[in-house]
Amino acid sequence: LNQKGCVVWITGLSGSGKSTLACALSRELHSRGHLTYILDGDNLRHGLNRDLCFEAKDRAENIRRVGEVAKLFADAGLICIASLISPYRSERSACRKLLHNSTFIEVFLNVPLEVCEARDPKGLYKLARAGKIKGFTGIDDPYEAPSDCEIVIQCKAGDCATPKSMADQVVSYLEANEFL
Ligand code: GGZ
Repeated sequence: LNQKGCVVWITGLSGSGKSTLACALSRELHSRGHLTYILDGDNLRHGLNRDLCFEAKDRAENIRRVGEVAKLFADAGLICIASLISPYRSERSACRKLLHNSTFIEVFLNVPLEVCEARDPKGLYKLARAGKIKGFTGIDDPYEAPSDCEIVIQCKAGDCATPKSMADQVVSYLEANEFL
């Protein structure tokens, strides 16, 4: 395995396309012969993190655990792709520290709330607006956008990059910084 392990940490609102980007990136890296592993917030909440809810202390613990597991994969030399809302700057920064900064690549999937809400793939925004889900990120729970991350992927209404071109943006960064 001729690869320097690292963590690609994708943060953004629900419905911003984190899981889609994670899959596209993983596929692209595999096709180039690299080993990857995806840690998806929503999936892990069915297993490793099934004891956690969405209140602040549980989200913080969710982010902490995913950071610790991501570090294990990176130590093993894989490119670990973490996709979770991870709404708190302080917890993301703790994960960055854990990875000694140098192998933590933070990707902000910057999709406006209006766009995510219009997509509403699981109908969760609708439920949140109706008060049927309390503490939904972006509605009545905070999302602290990164101010200093490695990669920002911008998406405006009606003008979002394809998953493949978003993945290519990350791949270019990984190449330029000698992770590939
Ligand atoms: C935000 C929620 C909530 C609340 C359920 N707030 O878009 P999804 O549906 O498929 O993914 C979201 C997922 C968020 O889990 P994370 O582990 O990524 O969150 S965090 O990093 O904040 O711990 C969403 C769904 O769970 N979901 N309730 N109240 N998203």
